[in-house]
Amino acid sequence: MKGIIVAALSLTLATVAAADSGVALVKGTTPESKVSGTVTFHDMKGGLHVSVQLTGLTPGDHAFHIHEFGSCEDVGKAAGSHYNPLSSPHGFLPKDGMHKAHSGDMGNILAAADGSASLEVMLPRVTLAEGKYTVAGRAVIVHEKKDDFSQPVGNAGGRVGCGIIVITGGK
Ligand SMILES: [Cu+2]
Repeated sequence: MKGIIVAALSLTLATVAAADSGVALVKGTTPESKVSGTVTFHDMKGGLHVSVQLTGLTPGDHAFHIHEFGSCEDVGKAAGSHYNPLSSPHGFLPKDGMHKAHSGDMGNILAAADGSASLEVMLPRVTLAEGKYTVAGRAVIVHEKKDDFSQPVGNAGGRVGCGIIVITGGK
């Protein structure tokens, strides 16, 4: 009997801890911008797995960040600055960690000659779950230029693409 209760309890905990998933549909921030694509998010044991497919970019590197607010208005400026819950310096979150990088610092995404780009990145500690480190309801921003990792925000210029992160599955 005790075994059954323990088994039932661990099943409940496993369900609660189950992966959440989310998506951001990226669109150009101006009528002229052809940037479009999908960013999917999966909460996993090692962090938040982010998978990106974009088209319509100028070839080369483009800075790619999670910004604070879930709005793409005003040519993406309404998304605010980088999501940075610990007031850390600018960096590259997967390598530097959240004390030495903004929690929205996903680095660059490289567009091919045809304007398409894809990226898989694992972000430590951030999550779609509620709390201090949630990225749900924030915005993904694709910049005009590359992130050169200089302070304070990587010198990446304007915001050509933007999408709001919404939860699609899980609890
Ligand atoms: Cu940015």
